[in-house]
Amino acid sequence: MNKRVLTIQDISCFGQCSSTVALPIVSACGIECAVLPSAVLSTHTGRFKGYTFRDLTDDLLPIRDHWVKEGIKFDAFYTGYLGSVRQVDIVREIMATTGNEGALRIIDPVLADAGKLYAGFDLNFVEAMKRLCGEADVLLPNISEASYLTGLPYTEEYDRAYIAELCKRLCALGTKCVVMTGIGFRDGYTGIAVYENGELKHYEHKKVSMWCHGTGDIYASAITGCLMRGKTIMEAVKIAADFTLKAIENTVDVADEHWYGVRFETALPTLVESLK
Ligand code: PXL
Repeated sequence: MNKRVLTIQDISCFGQCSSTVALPIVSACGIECAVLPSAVLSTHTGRFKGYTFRDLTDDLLPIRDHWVKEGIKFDAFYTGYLGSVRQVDIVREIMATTGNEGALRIIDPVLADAGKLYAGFDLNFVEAMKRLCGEADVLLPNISEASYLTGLPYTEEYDRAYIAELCKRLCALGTKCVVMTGIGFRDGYTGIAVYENGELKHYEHKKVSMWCHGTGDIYASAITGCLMRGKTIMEAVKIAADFTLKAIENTVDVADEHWYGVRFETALPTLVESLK
């Protein structure tokens, strides 16, 4: 039977992030993807000003109730950007009531970047996010999010011991496996740190010197698709990293007009190929 994923995050109508990247990427992996929008925004909140924000918290449980009546269940959940404390707790309830046996929980604790919380988030929200992280099978933080979630001070000058400590503290919240993005231990390279059963592994790849909005969402979506296709965590980490890197490389030349996101569409054939 084909696997079915539910992604719970906002729809940023324009800007290539959250649901508008999860749906095509998970689908390209050959996996059915349903969406539960936490909010609808005219654009994402990075560098756009004056965006609209329609909170959909009150719709989430009625949507869930309808699915329960219809007998609709999911083999995995992939959660991203959520808009409020109440929403985070509702998402926990939805996962508890609409999952098939053993449904995988992939949580991207979208909170912060470069050591700073995104617009609209505060420490109460961080606390709620910790509760959600505790339920993750796979947690996908960047280093800023890991620092907020664990209380370990954020730093850009880190070593393996610091990353291992962050991961250990994240697992103490209840998370089974941590996949931390944007971790490099030498100049010109970045990579993914994977922490499972007390062991830290690292997948290194070259660094493209361009910061792009939405790369975390692209990465998390590809990981979700790969895991649902039966890949191991390390296989999924590599395929998703190579795909994201290719998507960024394909954006560099047009970065002036394409500053708001990554042209991941141009890299989808690579992803499909790696899953053959
Ligand atoms: O890419 C994460 C993300 C998702 N959704 C919205 C955002 C952001 C990051 O800024 O603003 C609305």
